[in-house]
Amino acid sequence: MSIFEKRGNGALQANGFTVNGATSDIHITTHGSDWYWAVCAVMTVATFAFAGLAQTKPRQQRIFHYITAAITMVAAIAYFTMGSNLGFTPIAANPQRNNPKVHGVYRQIFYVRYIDWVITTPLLLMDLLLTAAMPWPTVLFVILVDEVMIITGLVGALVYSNYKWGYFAFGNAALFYIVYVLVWEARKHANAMGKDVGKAFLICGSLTTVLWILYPIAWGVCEGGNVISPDSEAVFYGILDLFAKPVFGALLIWGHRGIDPARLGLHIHDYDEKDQAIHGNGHSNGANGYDGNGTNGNVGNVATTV
Ligand code: RET
Repeated sequence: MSIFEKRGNGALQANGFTVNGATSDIHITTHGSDWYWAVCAVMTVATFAFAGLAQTKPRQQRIFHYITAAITMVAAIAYFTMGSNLGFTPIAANPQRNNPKVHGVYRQIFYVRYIDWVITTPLLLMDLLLTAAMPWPTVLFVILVDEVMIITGLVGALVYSNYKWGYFAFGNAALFYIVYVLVWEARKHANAMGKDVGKAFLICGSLTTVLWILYPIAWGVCEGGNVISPDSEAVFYGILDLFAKPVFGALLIWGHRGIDPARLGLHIHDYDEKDQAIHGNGHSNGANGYDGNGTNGNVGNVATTV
C-alpha cells in the first residue's frame, strides 16, 4: 500500500453523491477529485504570486495585479469545492447512453463552476477591456452580456429536457458578441494606445478568444450531451481554466510591466498623495484636483508618489 492509499483522498466518501434525495450515478472518481485538488493548488500559488507581485509596484499601478489575483483566488475556492466532491447537484442525464463511462440516470453537475465564472469572467473582461482603454459604457455592456452567457449556461445545465439547448443557443449568441468586441473594437482601441499596449492586448486577447470558444464545446459534451465522463469533464474544464486564469494572468501582468495605468485613463490616487493635497504645499489645486485650466492637475504628481 502506498503512502497515498493510506492517507488517501476521502472526499468522495466524506461528502457522497446524494443531494436532496437524488444520487449521481454518473460521477467523478478519486482521479477526478485528485485532479481538482491539483488545479486548486495551482490557483492558490498563482494568487499569492500575483498578490505578491502587486507589492513590488506603487499602489497606483496595482490594478491589474489585484484583478488577476482575485480571479485565481475565486477559482482556488471553486476547485477546493469540486475536489471535495461538493458544489454539485444530480440532474437526470439526457440523453442516457450505453457507454459505461457515462451510463446511468443522474449526472453529477457542478453548479459551483458557474458561481466561479459569474465572478471571474467579468474580471477577465475588465483585465482586457481596461488594457484596451475601452469606454466604460462598453465595458459595462460587455460584462452584462457575459453574465447572460454564464447564467444561460448554468440554467441549461440544470435543465433535463432538450430546452437546455435553447439556453445554450442564447449563451453562444452572447459569446459571439463578446468575441466580436475583443477581436475588432477592443483590438483597434488597444493599438491606438501605443505599440506596447497593442502587443499586450493582442497576446492576451487572442488567448482568451481561442479558449473561450472551447468552453461551449466542453459544455456540449459534458452537461449538454452527456458524452464524456465527469472525470474527463474535470480535465477538459481544468485545462481551459488553467490557461484562462493563471497563464492568462501571468501574460497580462508581464504585458503591463512597462505600462503606467494612467496612460490608459486609469488615474488612481494614493493616500500619501491625498495627504499632500490636504495639507497643501501653498496652493490647493496641485495634487488631486481639476486645476481650472482644462487639464488634470495630478498627472505629474501621481507617477512620482509611492
Ligand atoms: C457556456 C454554456 C453556454 C454557452 C457558452 C458558454 C461559455 C462559457 C465560457 C466560459 C468561460 C469561462 C472562463 C473561466 C475562467 O477561467 C456557459 C459554457 C458560450 C466562455 C474563462
